[in-house]
Amino acid sequence: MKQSRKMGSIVVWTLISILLALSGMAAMTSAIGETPPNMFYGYVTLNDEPVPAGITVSAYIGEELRGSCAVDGMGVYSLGVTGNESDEGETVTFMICGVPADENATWHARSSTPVSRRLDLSAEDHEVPAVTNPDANQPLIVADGAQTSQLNVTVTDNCAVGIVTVNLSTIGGSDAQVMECIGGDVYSTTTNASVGTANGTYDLRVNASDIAGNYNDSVDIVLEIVPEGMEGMLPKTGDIDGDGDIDFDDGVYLAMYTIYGEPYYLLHADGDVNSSGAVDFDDGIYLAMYTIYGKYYYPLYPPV
Ligand SMILES: [Ca+2]
Ligand SMILES: [Ca+2]
Ligand SMILES: [Ca+2]
Repeated sequence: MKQSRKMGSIVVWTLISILLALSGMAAMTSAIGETPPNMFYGYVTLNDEPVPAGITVSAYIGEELRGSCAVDGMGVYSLGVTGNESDEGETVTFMICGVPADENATWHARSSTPVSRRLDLSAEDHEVPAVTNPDANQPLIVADGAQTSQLNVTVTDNCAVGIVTVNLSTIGGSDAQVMECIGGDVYSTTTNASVGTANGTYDLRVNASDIAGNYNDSVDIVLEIVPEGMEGMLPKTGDIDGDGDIDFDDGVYLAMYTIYGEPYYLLHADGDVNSSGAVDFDDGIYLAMYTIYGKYYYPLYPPV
């Protein structure tokens, strides 16, 4: 009796084991049914130079993104390109931080090809960075070696921004002062003007390069060196939003300033454009009219 009960439990456990084994095989079968990604790895170069760590490599079949990764510290990428049976024989194209790579590959669903394929990637980038929003947070300072102004500029690139510098040699600084990225696409440095710097307007030339060595040195940050007592004053111009030109937007900006104030609408110029002695909504209208009808009817800063 005892013996037959033992036999019975062995049979039950055997059945359970068989069932478990069968369910495991079912799981394995479904895993085999999923087509594994095609793996690629290799060196990445841009204009024949290794790219820095962190640059993104992306793989596409047609327009569809099928995999991406960041390049490591050795300039090497490694990524899996996903697909299914219907992608057999399709062309895989690659992008190096937004620039199409010269190389491509063929996707295989059932691979007789090696599990991981080496494919070095290279691309040519000749697009220079875009430099916008040159700005000095204190547009007027005294040349006393103490007062400072924070210089800012926005730099973007089709691939990745490299080093951004500004030439401060005319006010006693470095001719290639590095501007650090302070968040987003904004690059910044803080400067003073050495004692002895003549009063006047200084165009401080920005030089923004990308990681491929293309550079843009066409934009200046304007800084005024003024006699003591005039520092902190805003320049007398209609360029209220500080984007380098005087247009209808400045009138709207000035009107918004009188409604909402700083910090939503930071003034980059003295806003009393109708010379009434106060900055108010009328100035916004006046400036807008100036941009429509011109200075004959709406002169900016008429002599008192
Ligand atoms: Ca570029
Ligand atoms: Ca403007
Ligand atoms: Ca006014």
